[in-house]
Amino acid sequence: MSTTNQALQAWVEEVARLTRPDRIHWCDGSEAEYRGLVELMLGNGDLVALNQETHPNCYLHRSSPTDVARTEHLTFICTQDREDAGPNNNWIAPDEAHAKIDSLFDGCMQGRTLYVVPYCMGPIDSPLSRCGVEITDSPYVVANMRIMTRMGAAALARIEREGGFVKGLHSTGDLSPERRFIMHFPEELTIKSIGSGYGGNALLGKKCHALRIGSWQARSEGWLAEHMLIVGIENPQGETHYVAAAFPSACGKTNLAMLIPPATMPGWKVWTVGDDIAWLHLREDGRLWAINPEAGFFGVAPGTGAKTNRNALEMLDRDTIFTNVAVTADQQPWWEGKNKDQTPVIDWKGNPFDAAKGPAAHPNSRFTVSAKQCASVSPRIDDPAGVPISAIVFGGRRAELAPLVFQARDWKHGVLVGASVASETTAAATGAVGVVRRDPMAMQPFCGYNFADYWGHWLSFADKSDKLPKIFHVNWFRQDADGQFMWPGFGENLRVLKWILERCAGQAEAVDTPIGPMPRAEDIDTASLDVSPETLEALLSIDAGRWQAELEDIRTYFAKYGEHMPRGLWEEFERTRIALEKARSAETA
Ligand code: GTP
Ligand code: SPV
Ligand code: MN
Repeated sequence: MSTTNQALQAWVEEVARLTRPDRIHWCDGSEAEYRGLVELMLGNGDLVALNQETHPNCYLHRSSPTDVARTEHLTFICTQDREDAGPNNNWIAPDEAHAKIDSLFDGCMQGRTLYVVPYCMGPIDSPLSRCGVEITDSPYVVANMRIMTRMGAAALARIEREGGFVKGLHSTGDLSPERRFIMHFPEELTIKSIGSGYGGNALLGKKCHALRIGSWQARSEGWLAEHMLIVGIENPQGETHYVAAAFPSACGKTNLAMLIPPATMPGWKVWTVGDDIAWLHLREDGRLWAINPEAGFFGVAPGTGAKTNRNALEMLDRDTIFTNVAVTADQQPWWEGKNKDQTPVIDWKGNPFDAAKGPAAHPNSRFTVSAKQCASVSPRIDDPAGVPISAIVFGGRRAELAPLVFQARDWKHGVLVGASVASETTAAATGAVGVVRRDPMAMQPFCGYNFADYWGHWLSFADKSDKLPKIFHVNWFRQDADGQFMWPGFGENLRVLKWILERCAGQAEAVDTPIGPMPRAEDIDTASLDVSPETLEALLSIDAGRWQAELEDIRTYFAKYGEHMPRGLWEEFERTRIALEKARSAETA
C-alpha cells in the first residue's frame, strides 16, 4: 500500500532512506492486522499472554526498566525563537535539534519494520478532529495507537481528502536514556522521538500531538487543547451537564471521569466522554464545546480496585494491553490496590516478587483499553459536535493548604486559579515523587509554547462570550497529621461536583472568601458521608496567612515570565493579594 497524498508518500520515502528499515508496513487498522502484531510480539517476547480464560485477549508488556515514564528533561520544544517556547519548556534551535536527532535516526530501523500509522484525533467525521501520521518501528506502539486513536484506513482517507497532517517520527532506538529525545517542531507540525517506547514519549498522538502541537495550533486558531477529562453528570431529573477537569498526571482524571455515584445519591449517573485530553471550541451559541481527541484510555493501574474505580476494573478483563503490572500464579494481571484476595508472584520486571524490593507493579504501570469497554461510556463520545461544558475544574494533589473546593469569581479570576495550580509530583514522569511544583492548568509538561502567552490566550476568551463555563478548584488529597487522606475521594467526589453544577445553575449557596466563593459544610450533600464535622470544617476553611505565602511563591513563579506576562493576570493577582491582606488584618484586629 501507499498513498495518493504526495507529501505523505515523500515523507515516508525520506524517513526510510534515513532509517533503513527492512520492510515498510502501511497500517490499515484492521482486526487481522492487530492479531498479526500480537502474534509477532508473543513470538519475540514483547508481549506475554495473560490468563486467556479470565482475561481474553489481554497481554502484558514489560518495558525496559529505565523506560517506565515520561522524561520531561529529555523533552524539547524547538521553535525558531526561544521566547516562543518560554521558560516552561526545554528549547533547542530547530536546525540543531534536527541534526542532533537525525544522527540518532540514521540507520536505526535496520532489521526492523517501519510502520506507517495514520490516525485521527477526535471523531472521524468531526470538523474539530485533526489527523496525524506516526512512523514507528515499535509494534507495541502500533497496537497501542490502534486502541488509543481512530487508526488506519479511515484516517488515511481523511488525510488524502484534506491534505494536512501532523508528522510524528518515532523509533525505540537502543532504549538508552543517554540517546533519548522527544522533540517538537510546532512551526513544522512535526514531532521526532527516539529512545523510548513508553506512553507519552512514544504514542505520539497523545501528549506530543494532542497537547504540545495541539496547544500551539489552538492558540493560532482560537481554541484550547487541554489536559482535561470530560464527564457528563446526569441528575435525578434526567438532565446531563458536562464538566471538564484538569488535574496533573496521576492526580485523578481517569477516576473522576468514570466515578460511580455513592449509594446515597440515587438517580445520579456519570457518563465518560474522555479521561485525559479535551479540545475546546467556542461555538456560535457562546458556549465552549469539547471533544475527546482520543478513543481509549492509557490509565494508571495502581489504585484501580473494586471500591475505588469499579468501572475501570471491569473494563480491564478483556482486550487490554497492560504495561509493567505484576502477575499472579495463574497469569492474571495484578497491581497494588487491585484485589486483596490475589497475590502477585512475578513482579513488573518479570522477577519473582519480593516485597523487600519494592512494589509488585510499577507505580506508573498502565492499561491500554478502548473507551467503548467502559460501562459508563457516554453515548456522545463520537458526537462530531462534542459536548457543551458547564464547568471547568482545576485541581492538584496537595497534602496541605488547598481546600476541598472553591470557585473562581469569574473567568479571568479562573485563569489565575488555573495558572496557580501546584501539585505533588507523581510516578507518571521520571524524577522525585511527592515534591510540590507549579503545574499551571496541569499543562506544565504539555504546553507547546510560552506559558505566559498561553495564559494570555486563556484570558482572551473573557471578551468573546458571556456564556463561558464557571471555573472551580478542587483538592481530593488533603492529609491529616497522620498522613491519612481527609476526604474519602473517588465516588464521593460526586458530592462536590453536585455543588459545582448547582453553582453553575445559580442554585447552591456559598460564602465569599479571599480566594473565591466556597461552600459551607451545609451546602454540600453530606447524607451518610463518613467524614466528621471537624474534618469537613477543616477541608472547607482557608488559612489567610499561609495563602499569602502561597501567593508570594506564585509571584516569584510568574515573574520568570517577564515581559510576556499578560497584564490581566497580574491584575487578578493583585485582587487576590489585597483580599487576603484585608482578611489578615480583620483576623489580627
Ligand atoms: P494520568 O493518566 O497520568 O494523566 O493520570 P490521571 O489524572 O488520570 O489519574 P488517575 O485517575 O489514574 O489516578 C491516579 C492515582 O490517584 C490512582 O492511584 C488513583 O487511585 C488515585 N486517585 C484518584 N482519585 C482519587 C481520589 O479522589 N482520592 C484519592 N485519595 N486518590 C485518588
Ligand atoms: C500522563 O502522564 O499525564 C499520562 C500518561 O496521561 S502519558 O501517556 O505517559 O503521558
Ligand atoms: Mn495525562
